Amino acid sequence: MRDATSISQAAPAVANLEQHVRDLVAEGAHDILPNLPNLGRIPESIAAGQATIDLRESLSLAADRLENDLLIELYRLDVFTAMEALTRDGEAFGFTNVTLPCGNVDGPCVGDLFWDEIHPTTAGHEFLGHAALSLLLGSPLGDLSGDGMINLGDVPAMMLALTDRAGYDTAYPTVDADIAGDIDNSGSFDLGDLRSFAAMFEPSAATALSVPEPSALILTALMLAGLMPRQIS
Ligand SMILES: [Ca+2]
Ligand SMILES: [Ca+2]
Repeated sequence: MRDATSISQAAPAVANLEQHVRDLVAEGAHDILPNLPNLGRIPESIAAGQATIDLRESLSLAADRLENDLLIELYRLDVFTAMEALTRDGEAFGFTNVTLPCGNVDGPCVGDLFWDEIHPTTAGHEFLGHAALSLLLGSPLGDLSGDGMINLGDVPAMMLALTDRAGYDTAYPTVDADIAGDIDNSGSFDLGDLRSFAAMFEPSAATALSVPEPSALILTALMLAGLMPRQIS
């Protein structure tokens, strides 16, 4: 897959993943998280980017088939969108280098997203693990409204959660704001998560992202609410 440059090359990867899920379910598995980041973002390969976008779309359709055929519910961790946000505005998530490998196999790689040409650092894996856990706990990162989508509808919910937590808990009883709101994986939900929330809405790779709203609208809404520092762009 890392060498793929077209949808025709991505298709076998989808078929393989679909069969893997069928095999796992046949063996009794029930909590499955299939997805891939945009492989065009890893240092080793740029050409795989479009193929990974194709894979992501095909994988979503495969997940629909699997749920219908096997009568299961798949947890759909959107690693692609999460990694796109992370590589787009790394500082919003505590990273200072999201494009080049750390390059020091013995080093702590503080601030680096990638360890080498392929693999995320400990901090990179921790970010994805945090996103997976939030999904499994029923409060996906950024979905403060609890409707299963991350979009403009989450802005007022996020503002309410930050300014009137008791009111938020009453209005959105199914969502744990401390989990869904800690988008930057800092260990707490606070104003610092606004920037990482906005980073999820950048329009680059728009064909791959299911989020239709541009980040400017999110930033404007947050600034109007007085919650977003104006120097952040
Ligand atoms: Ca939502
Ligand atoms: Ca946080």
